[in-house]
Amino acid sequence: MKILIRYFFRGVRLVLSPILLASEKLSTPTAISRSPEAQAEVDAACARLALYQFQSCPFCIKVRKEIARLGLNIELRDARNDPEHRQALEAGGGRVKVPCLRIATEDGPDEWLYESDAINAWLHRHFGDAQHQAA
Ligand SMILES: N[C@@H](CCC(=O)N[C@@H](CS)C(=O)NCC(=O)O)C(=O)O
Repeated sequence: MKILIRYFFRGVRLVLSPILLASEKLSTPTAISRSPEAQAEVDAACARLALYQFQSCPFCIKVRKEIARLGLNIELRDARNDPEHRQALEAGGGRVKVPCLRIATEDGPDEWLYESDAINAWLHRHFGDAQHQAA
């Protein structure tokens, strides 16, 4: 029975994935524009971030779209297919749930932020303000 359920959900994922990914492509907003200096500053800040995600997870798509809108170069880590990333997420964050934003800090332990709304709010707080945008 368990195996049937697993195959059922795998089938649903197989059908839905291309639809979700196509809709992501079509609805991804254009990035806000920044001066080259401001973008370099943002890029440096983003180097300490990584998004653990599944390619066709709708909550991950929501975060990826916000990342695109804010013009952020954040490394995406596939926690479904890459066992190293999956293990790192479980060990660091405490569970394999996506999306999860890993925020490396300079002196303390990494912060692992779950929940798409919380991640988008964090990104908006740090990178969404007008001062980073080109005049
Ligand atoms: N409320 C969460 C939902 C995230 C969620 O349900 N993610 C699924 C993949 S689409 C997941 O990681 N499930 C595994 C689990 O919950 O353990 C959010 O908005 O981020």
